[in-house]
Amino acid sequence: MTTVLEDLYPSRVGGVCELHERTDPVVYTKGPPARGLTADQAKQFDRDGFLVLEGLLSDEEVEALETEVQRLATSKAVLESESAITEPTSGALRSLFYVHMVSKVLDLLSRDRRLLDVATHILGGEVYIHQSRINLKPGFAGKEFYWHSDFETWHVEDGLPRMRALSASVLLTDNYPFNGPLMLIPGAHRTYVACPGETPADNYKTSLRRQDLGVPDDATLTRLVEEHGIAAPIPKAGSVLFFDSNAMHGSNGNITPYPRHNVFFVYNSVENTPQDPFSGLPPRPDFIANRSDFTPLAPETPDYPSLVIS
Ligand code: 6CS
Ligand code: FE
Repeated sequence: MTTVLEDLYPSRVGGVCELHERTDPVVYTKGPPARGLTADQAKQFDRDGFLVLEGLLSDEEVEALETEVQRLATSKAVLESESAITEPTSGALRSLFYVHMVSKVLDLLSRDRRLLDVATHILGGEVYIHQSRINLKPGFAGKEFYWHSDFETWHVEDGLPRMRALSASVLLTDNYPFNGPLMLIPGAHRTYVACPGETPADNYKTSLRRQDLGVPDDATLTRLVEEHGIAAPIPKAGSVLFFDSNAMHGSNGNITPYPRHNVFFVYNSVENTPQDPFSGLPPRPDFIANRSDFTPLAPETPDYPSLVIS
């Protein structure tokens, strides 16, 4: 028998945006981090809903990861698979999903202690991968990602019950103010924006190119930005940006010659596994929202390994 959970964060059920206070914690572990983060960094994540750890990976590791990304992004088999999402107009590769399942190097990266220590502290215990992807934001052709909270989609379309997940964006290229870096509204992770509309079947077939549902209206975004402002960190390659599942974020297009490459892992608590989607529709496929393997991630070695495989 399946238990139907109460929908604590309804969205896409009415005609207007509604703002609700978050009822879930942000940092689940009480007390200071054992490793991976300082107490101040944990506090910053709690306050802002995101945190940048600069220079977490070495130049050699970035180079090895970038080589792997290039290999995947030019593989015919990969490009022909349904996990390859192209840009809406140019047809250039925009995102590639499920990468920890098709790449040994990226699987290793997903279990790297430097990421896992942060995820397990913030999420309060064991975690697994809900979604993985490479985002390429190609030079000249990269289109924007409109403002959204990931949690809104993961709740409505994937059935994640609570805000107990986070994204780690491993940055493989340098970020500049002008090549479409991630923008966030610091502190807005404490507000849940219930969005208008109704989810159609197979929404993912268009939403990964251009998201139209689960996006707040102009008045709501104006209100959030008036209250909190906008942050647009521009870290160098090798840095990692961690952000809360309900962080309000988006990014502009990229008409510069400088692409933005990053690898995203979405860590979810093993105590927050997906239920039936709250939209009432069938769940999205596993390559976008894993619902078949909740094995807790264990670090490959007890110490900090090098990702460079020689
Ligand atoms: O669909 C997802 O899971 C992610 N992608 C988009 C474009 N929006 C919501 C979420 O970040
Ligand atoms: Fe997002």
